[in-house]
Amino acid sequence: MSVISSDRVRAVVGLGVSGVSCARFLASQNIDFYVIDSREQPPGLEEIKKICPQNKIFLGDLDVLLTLPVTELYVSPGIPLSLPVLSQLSAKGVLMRGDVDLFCDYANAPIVAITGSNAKSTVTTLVTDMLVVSGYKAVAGGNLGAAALDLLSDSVDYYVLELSSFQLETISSLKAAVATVLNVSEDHMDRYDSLYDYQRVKQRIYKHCRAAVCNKQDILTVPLLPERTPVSTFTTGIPDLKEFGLLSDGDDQWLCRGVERLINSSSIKLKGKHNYSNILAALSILEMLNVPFKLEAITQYLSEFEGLPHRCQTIRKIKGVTYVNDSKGTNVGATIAALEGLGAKEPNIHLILGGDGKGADFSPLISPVNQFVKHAYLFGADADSLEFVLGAGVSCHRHEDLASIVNAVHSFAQVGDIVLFSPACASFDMYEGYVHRGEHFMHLVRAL
Ligand code: UMA
Ligand code: ADP
Repeated sequence: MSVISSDRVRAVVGLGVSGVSCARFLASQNIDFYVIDSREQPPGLEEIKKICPQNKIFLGDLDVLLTLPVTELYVSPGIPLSLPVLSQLSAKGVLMRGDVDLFCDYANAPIVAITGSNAKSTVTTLVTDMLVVSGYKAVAGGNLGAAALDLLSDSVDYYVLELSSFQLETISSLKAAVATVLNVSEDHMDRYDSLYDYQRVKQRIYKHCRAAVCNKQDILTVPLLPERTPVSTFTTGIPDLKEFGLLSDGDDQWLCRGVERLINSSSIKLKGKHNYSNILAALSILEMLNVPFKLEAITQYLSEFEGLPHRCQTIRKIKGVTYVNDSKGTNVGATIAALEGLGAKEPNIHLILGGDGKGADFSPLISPVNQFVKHAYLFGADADSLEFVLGAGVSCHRHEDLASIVNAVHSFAQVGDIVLFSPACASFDMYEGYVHRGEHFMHLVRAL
């Protein structure tokens, strides 16, 4: 590797998807760098060995960074900046950056930046697909799918980035064409000191944005921006003029902009009020991008889009009982949205939940569970805490694993019931991730 000399000394910290994308990109620009990972066998090691000299690779202990002449780190999202070694380096003036920060240095097309505790992937996909059916070349990535740096191309019209709070910690200036925080509820409380601390990180997405979109029903999403920055809002209530919202005519619902009726809910394949909110957010974003609405093409697309796998995904109906996989419901807010989206007047849901609660307070689940749930089935690391919180209002059944739950629920559920797997927890206590967990659930249900 030939090297551009500079007094900047860079290190890529972490060799997962983001770290490898940074290393690959820096190497492609002939920029020299170290790589460090706390693991002896990190996932991206084989690829790194091909692009980085052996004497620049350090494995096993991040403290080695204190012995290197680094001035700038690209820290992977899975590594908290609060680690003592990183705090020490930061105090000495070493820059803490991330893969998305590096991406921003090189991206030439407008960036749409999307965060929130929930609905990020769905809204990122909706915005990207709506831009595509409107005739633009739009690509999606970030916390979803490809790493941001892997998207860089001269022929892109719009970059649509899903950004996690972890990624936002290391972004200095995104300068998004449109930025949005969709909603804020407790998540990753094992990494943040408080909801306020977490929300403050989410709000970093708005820094220097050209326009913003926020959720009228969630005060924590409202940006603090200079008055000249345009802000658009969406709501599942009746919209104000120029606002995106929902109007009801009896059972008939319309997605509207002010009084203008845009799309009838009967022509939308995605179900649940939370998904109407997601579509309204996507439409607000398109408007703030000044993209002319191709309403016919967008309506056609919405009549076909089933949603992403593992998000309120119907697997099958057995003897009048519908089985739904919402394995991506990894926090309390997501499970509440799923219950409110699928619940009926009489409780008809058998809710399967549990796993690693990431330090969350489960008590906001009490009211929707009491309203919509017939029986709760608990498993995983936080089953005790869930039973403690929910047990007074609904009958809770404890199980060792998902297989035993699926067998039990199959014998309990009656015609018209819904079996909803929306764990409100991360999966890492028993699975490799939410996809692995969701696939296991679907496999068990298909085998019934
Ligand atoms: N790790 C170490 N030592 C190291 C470096 C990492 O033990 O030196 C561990 C981390 O603690 C973590 C794991 O390795 O448990 C992966 O961390 P990473 O930062 O290397 O992750 P990447 O593979 O780069 O993937 C990250 C995002 N992962 C996280 O934020 C944990 C991916 O989001 C994202 O798709 C990818 O960058 C590309 O942008 C996944 C995720 O779980 C889907 N995100 C969280 C969420 O959605 O809730 C935030
Ligand atoms: P994220 O990428 O933020 O995790 P997803 O689009 O993957 O978001 O959806 C994750 C979960 O969030 C879904 O399984 C669903 O239960 C829930 N969800 C979807 N839309 C909303 C919304 N508007 N508000 C709250 N929860 C939602």
